[in-house]
Amino acid sequence: MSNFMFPENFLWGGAIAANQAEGAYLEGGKGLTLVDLLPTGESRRDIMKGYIPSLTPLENEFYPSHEAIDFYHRYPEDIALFAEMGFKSLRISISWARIYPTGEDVQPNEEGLQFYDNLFDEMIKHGIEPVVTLAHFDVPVALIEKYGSWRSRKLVELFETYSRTVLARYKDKVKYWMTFNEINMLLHLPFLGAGLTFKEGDNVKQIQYQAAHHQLVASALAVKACHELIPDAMIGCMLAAGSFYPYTCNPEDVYQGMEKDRESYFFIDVQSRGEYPGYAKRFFRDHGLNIEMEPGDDQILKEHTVDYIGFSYYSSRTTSTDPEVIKNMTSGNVFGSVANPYLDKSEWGWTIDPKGFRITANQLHDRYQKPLFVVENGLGANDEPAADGTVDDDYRIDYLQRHIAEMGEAIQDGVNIIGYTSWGPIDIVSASSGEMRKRYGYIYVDRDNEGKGTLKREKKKSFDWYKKVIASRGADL
Ligand code: BGP
Repeated sequence: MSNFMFPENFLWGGAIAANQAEGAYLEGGKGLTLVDLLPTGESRRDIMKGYIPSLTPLENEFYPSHEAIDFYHRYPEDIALFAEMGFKSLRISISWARIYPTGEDVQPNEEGLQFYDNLFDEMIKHGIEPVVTLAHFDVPVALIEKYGSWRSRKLVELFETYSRTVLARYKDKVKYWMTFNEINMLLHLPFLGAGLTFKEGDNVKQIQYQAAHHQLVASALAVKACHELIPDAMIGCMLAAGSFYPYTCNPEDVYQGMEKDRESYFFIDVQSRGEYPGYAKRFFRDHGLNIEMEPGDDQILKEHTVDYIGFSYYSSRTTSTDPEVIKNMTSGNVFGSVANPYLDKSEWGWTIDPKGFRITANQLHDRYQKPLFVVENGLGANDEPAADGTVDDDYRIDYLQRHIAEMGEAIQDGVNIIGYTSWGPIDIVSASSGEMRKRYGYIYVDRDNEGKGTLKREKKKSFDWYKKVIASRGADL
């Protein structure tokens, strides 16, 4: 037992995304979204980067999001289990294509709207506060085909319509909103992050930063709509966070660490401070990028900044300018990090750095002076159930225990953290690998990488552990 107790109103809970949990990919009038085109297997990484052979699902591929864990039909059972753990909040995302199947239908799809109404009612019945992401990797495919997704300004207007529709519909049920999940993913996995596709010879940077501008304006317009429609709500941004460490104290490494952090901070600087930072303008100049902005965009960005900073934290990152280090120390992540010799890695090569969580939270606090919301954190592992079906996931408990302890330290440092929703409280499809076997849950789902299994839910050892953490307000880790 530690002496430290998290604040009484702290939003303990878990986080999932529509495309990784719901399944029912064509039910209820839903249109295809970009994730429905991401197969398991080799081609997934290329497609996530923007090189896709076809914008329709192929017959000989397995697409895990098509059925996922069938949350669409089974959510009452899952929410009852979350409630049993004592969740105060649950982060979900709304699938844009459930509401507007083609992204530009004249009327929203009532069946889709009703689904989320029922879902929110179920949460509220159990005293669980909904935390809602407007876009979690799921642009309607029709908008990719017709407009090239976020490279087109048209998406700003369509996203605003979608946002206003759901904000107005759920204004009495949802008080915590978020615009784009991991907005900086647009630079690393541009198809996954923003539905961008490329062909040979494209100026990829130009397309990415133009799309980023569109998302930033769309995000500000969603903030504006939220403030108008639900004055007592909070709406935030969402960053894939994790500070860069310089590999050595060579100023070149230190400078590069700062630059790499700024690649991500760029988005949040605009969303939270309301203007493009000087270093971004210089970056555009140095790379010959010409970002088209409409008159009035500056003002929209300035006037509609976010209320809180949502972020995911899985690990810190490390950077080096030394070719030898880079050659020998590669790490399997999308952020271009070299391996950190002081830290262990998960089975999937993700660095494990609890102290980095405290560092990252402090840096975000120092930079933005706004409430922080940890909306993802957790350990992806290949759980093997014992013969009797139990899963003793002590490694997961260990990971979470050490991270939650550092979060407590950050709060004691004066960082205002309003909640913690760990990633995948129930096993869901992995975003980066498409695997089911990369599990984060307190609840095991009987489903394998090929889509076989009964989908039955079983509590893992971490279930009771997390329940105890919440009940003791983090004092009993
Ligand atoms: C974040 C995403 C999530 C998610 C999580 C874990 O990038 O916002 O959607 O899945 O990472 O990643 P993975 O599922 O690849 O292990």
